[in-house]
Amino acid sequence: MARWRWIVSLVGLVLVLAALLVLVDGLLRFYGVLALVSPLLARLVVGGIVVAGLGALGYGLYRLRPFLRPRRRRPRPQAPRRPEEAAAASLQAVQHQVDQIQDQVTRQALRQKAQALQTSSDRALTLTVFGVGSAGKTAIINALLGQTVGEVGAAMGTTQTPQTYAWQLPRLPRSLQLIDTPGIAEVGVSGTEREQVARELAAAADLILFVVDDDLRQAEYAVLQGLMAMGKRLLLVLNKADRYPEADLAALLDRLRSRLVPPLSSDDVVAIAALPQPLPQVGGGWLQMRPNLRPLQARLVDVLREEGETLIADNLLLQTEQLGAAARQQIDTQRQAEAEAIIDRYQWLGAGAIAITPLPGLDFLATAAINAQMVVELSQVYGGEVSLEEGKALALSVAKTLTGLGVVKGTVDLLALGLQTNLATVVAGRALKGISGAYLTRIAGKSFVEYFRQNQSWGDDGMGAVVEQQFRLNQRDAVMKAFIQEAVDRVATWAPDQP
Ligand SMILES: Nc1nc2c(ncn2[C@@H]2O[C@H](COP(=O)(O)OP(=O)(O)OP(=O)(O)O)[C@@H](O)[C@H]2O)c(=O)[nH]1
Ligand SMILES: [Mg+2]
Repeated sequence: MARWRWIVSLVGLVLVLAALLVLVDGLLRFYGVLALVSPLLARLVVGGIVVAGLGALGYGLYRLRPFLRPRRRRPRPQAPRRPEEAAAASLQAVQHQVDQIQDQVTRQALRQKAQALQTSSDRALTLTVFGVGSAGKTAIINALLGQTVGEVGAAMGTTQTPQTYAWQLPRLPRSLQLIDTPGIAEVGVSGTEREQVARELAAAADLILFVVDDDLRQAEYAVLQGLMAMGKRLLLVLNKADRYPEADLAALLDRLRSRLVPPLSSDDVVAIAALPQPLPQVGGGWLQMRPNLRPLQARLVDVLREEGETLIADNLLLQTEQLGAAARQQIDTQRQAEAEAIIDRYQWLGAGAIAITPLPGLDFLATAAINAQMVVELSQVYGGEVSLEEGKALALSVAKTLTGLGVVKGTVDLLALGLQTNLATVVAGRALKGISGAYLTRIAGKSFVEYFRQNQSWGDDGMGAVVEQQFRLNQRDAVMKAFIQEAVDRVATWAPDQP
């Protein structure tokens, strides 16, 4: 309880006690005076006052209840789970999702990815060297390893396939893997294919060394932004620092630093010279500078020591989430196809019956069309358990919405117009009624799909907005044409229209 509450309570208690003393004293005096006249009357009056006083006190306490009752403590926010635990929990959920995928090939592919993630907790930490062609990626790897492992060349596309090299840093328990990748933003089909491979490796990396040799070009910046948006941990490495005068280099570094977004910091941009080129001297001859990788090595050691384990766990979580998104996407597509088949079946199921229902007017149409059993089956596709009773209630409320929004009238007008050109004289009132019923079932079914997709919610704008949107979407030319064609074929199977 806050301190002021204690003070107020204490002052209140003292005042109440003082008032009670005065009251009791007054009552005794009053009783004494009244008892002189009649002791019985004195007892009755004073007793009445005491009872009334106690009643008032009880009522007062009752009203004050919310203030006197100790306030319920807010549940403490749970301590954030460690990334390893979060990743493990997320991976388990993803595996469950993958199991629900019906397409065998997709399920198998995603299952393998999930298994690869699961068995990778004690693997080496991957450092992927990534960037445009000829930025000096291979030269950096050679310099870091202290030996020439990859070919370095002035032309773009020197490294055509990714290469992996084992690496160990002193006093870092976890072993490392340096991955050399082909350059991005190269021309031609094969260049684009190589870029795709490089991007996938970057997306899978624990830490990316994003190598540039100048200010970021548009293509590089777009890729960098994509990686940052994904939440990838990276260092921006400006290679070929030997080519710039000191002031230019400082300005370039500032520009590069301004491109990073938190949590990346300006420390994550380093300038190095992996393989400096000889410089012509004024008096003739060439000056060969020594490679300088110190800023990169220092930052790498810091990052790996401070974040090494988190890098792996964060990356695992990121990859698991991406896998989960892919699995969810698959399941959604699969469910949409199942739902579509159910709607297709139900829309024609009642249509013939509606066509021969003698009830006049439009209002009954929506109610007659939407089948509660369809709602139940759609809910099952989305893992829900809507009972037939609930299905009926839902069907009825959507039917009311359809009528209220004028969708029923709109449907009949629309179909009458569409059918005129397709069915000429055959379509009289009854057939139109049946076909309209089928169309309304379709809109209702599609609306229910949205409702179940959103975990049995009509969303912020409510049922009306969903139904209206489905009505609009189903009016699209191609959808409408396909529907009318099917309707024309079906009408032929119904009982012949009476004059
Ligand atoms: N001036 C200067 N040139 C460098 C430096 N590092 C590399 N180079 C040159 O840059 C060119 C490209 O180097 P690579 O290491 O092959 O570049 P890469 O990024 O691996 O290129 P790809 O494999 O084609 O994508 C070569 O001519 C290197 O000599 C450096 O620090 N300074
Ligand atoms: Mg290379």
